[in-house]
Amino acid sequence: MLGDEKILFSGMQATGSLTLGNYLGALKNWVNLADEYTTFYCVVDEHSITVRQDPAELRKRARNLLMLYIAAGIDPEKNCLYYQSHVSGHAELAWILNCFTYMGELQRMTQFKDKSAKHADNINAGLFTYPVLMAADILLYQADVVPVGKDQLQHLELTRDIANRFNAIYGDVFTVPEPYLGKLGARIMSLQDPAKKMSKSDENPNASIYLMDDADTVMRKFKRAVTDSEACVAYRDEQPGLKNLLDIYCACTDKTPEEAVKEFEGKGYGELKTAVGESVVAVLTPLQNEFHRLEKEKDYIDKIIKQNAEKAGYYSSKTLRKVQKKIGFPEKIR
Ligand code: ATP
Ligand code: LTN
Repeated sequence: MLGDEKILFSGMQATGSLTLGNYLGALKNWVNLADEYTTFYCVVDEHSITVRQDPAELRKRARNLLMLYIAAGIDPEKNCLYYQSHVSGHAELAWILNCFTYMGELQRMTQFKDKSAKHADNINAGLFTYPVLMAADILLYQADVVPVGKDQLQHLELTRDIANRFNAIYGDVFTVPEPYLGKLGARIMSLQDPAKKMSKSDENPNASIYLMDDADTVMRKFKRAVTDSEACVAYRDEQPGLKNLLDIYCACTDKTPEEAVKEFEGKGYGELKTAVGESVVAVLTPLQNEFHRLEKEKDYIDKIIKQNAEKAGYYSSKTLRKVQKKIGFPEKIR
């Protein structure tokens, strides 16, 4: 159906503003994967409502995220970029898979534990079954590989368990997906606490570089970045703040840590911070320009959204129909 190419699926939530971590750790690495795989990159807006959202804000963020995918260089003609809520098969398959997932399995998910602690006033059933919807996303496209960060590996393992359980009962219906381990993306840490990862939900705006931050803001945040009192530029675990700055510099300039350390040998932290800031601005400026250009291309973006939703709908309906038939749902009379 999709030729011989393997299928790759990934998604991001449209909550919060994307950070440099999301870009260097995920988006940037997604750009060329279409050369090797048939790729689906979803804006998972249905996952977003597991925590309360303002409707206008959610709509805007979802569209911005889709435009950021494109601005980052993911070609919408070669990659299927679409909204989860435009393809009803995600929710339909999720319901079915709910009936093949155990309460105990979901209770063990660390993200559920973390998020219910954070949103103690709204521990809804959707938050609990979040991983089942994620399994549906992946299995609906018969994905072979799923690029995700470490924090999502537990959900991917559950997806594999659900797929194997279903296949054991009904025959080989689902492809059992593997995590994508290609070239591991950089793991970018908080600028204020290098023991924590940079995250879009951090309350301290100085901890993260947002993809839409202007040059002055970027330079200011790096100037304030936490380092150490060793006064010596080195790339080692004992100096995590500095290591993070060098990681960012290397990811933005395609240099190796050895090259970077040599470049800043004997120089002060101030000089290093300025150089890192400038390297980030050089990466963000073209991305922001492209994003602002796309903002004006309303018809073009609308066309992409429509076409890709149709494409995703077409592929997903094949799996869904097969699943419905295997389970014993009566066939539609056409
Ligand atoms: P939240 O703070 O809302 O949990 P997040 O910033 O951690 O969000 P996710 O939406 O969970 O981001 O992740 C989107 C993608 O970005 C994932 O593939 C994840 O691995 C990657 N990612 C997120 N933060 C970083 C980071 N600091 N470094 C590298 N990759 C990251
Ligand atoms: N849970 C993921 C987002 C996500 C996803 C997916 C990733 C939803 N569905 C399917 C890969 C495949 C997250 O929070 N990063």
